[in-house]
Amino acid sequence: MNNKKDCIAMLLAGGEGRRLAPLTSSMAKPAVPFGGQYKIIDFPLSNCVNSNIDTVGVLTQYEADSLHNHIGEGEPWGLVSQKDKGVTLLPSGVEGRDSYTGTADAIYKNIDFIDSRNPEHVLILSGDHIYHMNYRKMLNYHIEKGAKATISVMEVPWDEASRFGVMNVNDDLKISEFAEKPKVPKSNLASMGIYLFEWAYLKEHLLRDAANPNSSHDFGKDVIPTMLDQNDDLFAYRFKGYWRDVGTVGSLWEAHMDLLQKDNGMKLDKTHWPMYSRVRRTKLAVHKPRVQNPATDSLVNESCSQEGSLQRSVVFNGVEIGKMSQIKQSVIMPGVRIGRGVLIENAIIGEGAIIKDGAVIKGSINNIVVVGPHETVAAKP
Ligand code: ADQ
Ligand code: ADP
Repeated sequence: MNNKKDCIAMLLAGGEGRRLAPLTSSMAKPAVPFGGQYKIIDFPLSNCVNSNIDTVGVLTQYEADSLHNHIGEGEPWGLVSQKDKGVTLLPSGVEGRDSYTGTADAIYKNIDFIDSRNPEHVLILSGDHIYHMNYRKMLNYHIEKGAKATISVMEVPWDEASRFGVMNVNDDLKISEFAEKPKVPKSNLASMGIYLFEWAYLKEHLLRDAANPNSSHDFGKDVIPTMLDQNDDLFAYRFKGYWRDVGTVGSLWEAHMDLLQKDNGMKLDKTHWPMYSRVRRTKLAVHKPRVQNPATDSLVNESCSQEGSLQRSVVFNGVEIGKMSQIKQSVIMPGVRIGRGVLIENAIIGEGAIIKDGAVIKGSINNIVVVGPHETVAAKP
C-alpha cells in the first residue's frame, strides 16, 4: 500500500453535455474550448496543481477521446502519471468498470483506484466549471469543522436556483436541509458540485448506495440526502470568488463576456494562480497573457490573422478573419476561418467552422446562435 495522502481529487468529466449541443457533438463538455486558449477542464486541473493536490483521477465516459488526447500523460500540468501520483484517466467500460450510471456510481466503480492511493480525504470535482479555487482552504475548513462532508456553496440569483442543489444551513453553516434542483427552491444557497469527504465515510456510503435498487446513484439526488437523513455533520463552505457553471450555451457565452469585464469578471493572467493547458506547436505550458485589444475591448489570441473588426469578442488560436468582416459580442473557437464581409453577432462559432464570404450569423442576448464544430455556413443567396 502507498503512503497515506491527505487528499486526492476525483474529477467527474463524463457527462454528455446535451445542453451545450452542437458544441458537444464530437467532444465531451470539459473538452470544450474556453477563454481564448484553454479547455474547460484546464480550470479544475490547474486548481489542483495550484492547491498542491498531486493525485487526480479523471473519470471519462461520453466522447472520452477528446479528453484523453488533451490530458495525455499529464505533462502540461506537472501531473505526469506515476505509481502513486499524477493524473490517471479512468474511462468507463474498461477493466471491469461498466458504464457509469451516475456521478456516485462513477466514484463507486473506482473504489479500488482510490484505495490504492490511500487517501484520508477525497475531493470530488466537476469538469464544467470556470473558477479559481484553493482547495487547501476548503480542506482546512473541513478539518477545523470536524466535518464528514463539506460542500462548496455560493448564493445564486433566485431565478436560477432551481438549476442547482440548494440547501439551508444553521448559524454554524451546518447543513440542515438539501434539495437537488427543486422546482420551487426554499433557498438560493447553491451547491457548486464540489464535495470533500473523509474517504472511509464516503466509501461506506457508496457501498450502501450501490446496494440500493431505488437509487439513481447521483451525489445530489441520492448520496447527500441519505447522509443528511442520518443527521451527519455536513458543512457548507462559502466560496467568495468568481464561479460559473458553463453547462448551457447561454452560460458559456456569458462566462466569455465576463472575461472582458474590468471588475467583477474572471482574470486568466493571475501570476500566482497560473493556468496550465496543452498548447499546440509550442513548448510553453504556462501561457503569457494574451494581447488585449484595447480599441475594441476584445481578447484575441496572438496567433490569429485579423483583418476585419472586433467588438467585445473572444477569439481563439489560429482564427482567420477576412477584410470588411464584423464580429460583435461573439466567441470564435480555434481554427475558425471567416471570409470577407461577414457579420457575426451574439454567437458562438465552434472549432474549425468555415464561414464563407458575406454570411450573416446573428443571434440576440437571450438567444445565442451556435455554429457547430467544422460546419460550413455560406451567404444566403
Ligand atoms: P449538474 O451540473 O446537473 O449538478 P451532473 O450533470 O450530475 O451535474 O454532472 C456533474 C459532473 O459530473 C459533470 O462534470 C459531468 O460531466 C460529470 N458526470 C455526469 N455524469 C457522469 C458519469 N456518468 N460519469 C462520469 N462523469 C459524469 C451538479 C449537482 C448540483 C450542483 C451543480 C453545480 O448535482 O447539486 O448544484 O452540479 O454545478
Ligand atoms: P490577483 O491579485 O492575482 O489578481 P486576487 O486578488 O483575486 O488576484 O488573489 C489574491 C490571492 O488569492 C492570490 O494569491 C491568489 O492566488 C489567491 N486566490 C485568488 N483566487 C482564489 C481563489 N478562488 N481561491 C483561493 N485563492 C485564491
